[in-house]
Amino acid sequence: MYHLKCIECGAEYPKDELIYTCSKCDGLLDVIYDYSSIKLDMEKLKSECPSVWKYAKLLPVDREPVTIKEGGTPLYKCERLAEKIGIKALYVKHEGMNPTGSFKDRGMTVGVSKALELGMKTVACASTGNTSAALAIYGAKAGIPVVVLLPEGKVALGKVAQALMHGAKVLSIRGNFDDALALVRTLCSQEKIYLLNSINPFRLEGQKTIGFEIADQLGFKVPDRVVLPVGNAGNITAIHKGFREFKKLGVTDAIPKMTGIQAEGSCPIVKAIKSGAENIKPEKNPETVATAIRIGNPVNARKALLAIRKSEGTAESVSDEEIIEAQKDLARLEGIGVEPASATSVAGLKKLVDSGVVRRDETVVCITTGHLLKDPEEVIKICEPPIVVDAKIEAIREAIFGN
Ligand code: AN7
Repeated sequence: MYHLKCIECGAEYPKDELIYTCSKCDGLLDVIYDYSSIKLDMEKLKSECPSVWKYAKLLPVDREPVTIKEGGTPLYKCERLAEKIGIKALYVKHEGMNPTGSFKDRGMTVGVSKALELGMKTVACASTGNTSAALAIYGAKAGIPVVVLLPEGKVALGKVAQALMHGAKVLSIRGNFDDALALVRTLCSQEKIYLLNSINPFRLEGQKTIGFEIADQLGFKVPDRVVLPVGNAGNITAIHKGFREFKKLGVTDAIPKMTGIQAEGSCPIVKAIKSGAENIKPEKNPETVATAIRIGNPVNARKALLAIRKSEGTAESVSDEEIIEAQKDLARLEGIGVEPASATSVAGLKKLVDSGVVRRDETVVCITTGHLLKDPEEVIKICEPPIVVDAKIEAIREAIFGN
């Protein structure tokens, strides 16, 4: 039992109303459950492996889900990285290990299932890449057409490859992500096409399972802090909701400090948190090596600012150099291969520990949102190229030992 409610004016809507924002005040919508009717079986929760659909009682889908086995991603204890950052207990939840290589699968398994439930025949999104890859794949699994709008020339190669191979109609927009999102919202309001950007409250419900899984994997305890990259600001909101729900249902007894990291060239949320502003000021020309979070006007800003403030978390920005260093640290100290946007979590944590905002005795979970192979071109730019040698043992010895 659930319905939709506006976070601004409190207007309520039935669960099957085709609506993305409040028709009275245009505020963002949240999915509200009747928690008194939800009984979680703790014995079952403790014995089953984590996955998105393990927590189906807290998900808004009333049909067989469209699934390719998403979630259940590893939570790694990272001692070498912790030592480098100077913190006692650090875990990394590697969302790049989802079937399409990013956390977006959690939202899309729920969102595409919802599209079918509502009788929608086509789905669409704007994307910096990962959302389009996930939508293409879940649309293929569901057997429905997919339309994706991408900012031309600013989407990592692996993500475009996925969207193309899985059969989406891929449009490259001469504009940035924010332009593409405005356009796809217009398209979906004009046609019977279901919008699956994170303005869609049902999609975010799938992503809250990251919060459930972190608690689950730590023995139904929560860390002091969760650090993650922020772009359109849906994920930080969703994960906070997951933690809030587990606490409300008595599964856990605390909520971690939600800590969002953005790239310096694209950080309206960080600016709003630091200045105490109620609203963000959109960044007109966002720029960063982390193309996944090259977003100047995050649609979920109002929700994310609340999540950060209510949980007594914070927000910080990092430079492209700091992002690349963190990406190499994850790869070389821990064997965790991530795309640049994902490395912002670790880069941000390091900055916050260095500046004394995060205490060294905190237990912290960093979320790495997408896999290294999403963006091979960036890797080629920042790493030494392979050494080309003759097919002779002397040449190989010379290249390795220098003699
Ligand atoms: C790797 O794919 O917005 O703050 O269109 O791909 O919930 O937006 C991607 C976002 C972090 C930011 N890390 O999450 C898209 C898109 C990676 C991402 C984010 C994205 P939100």
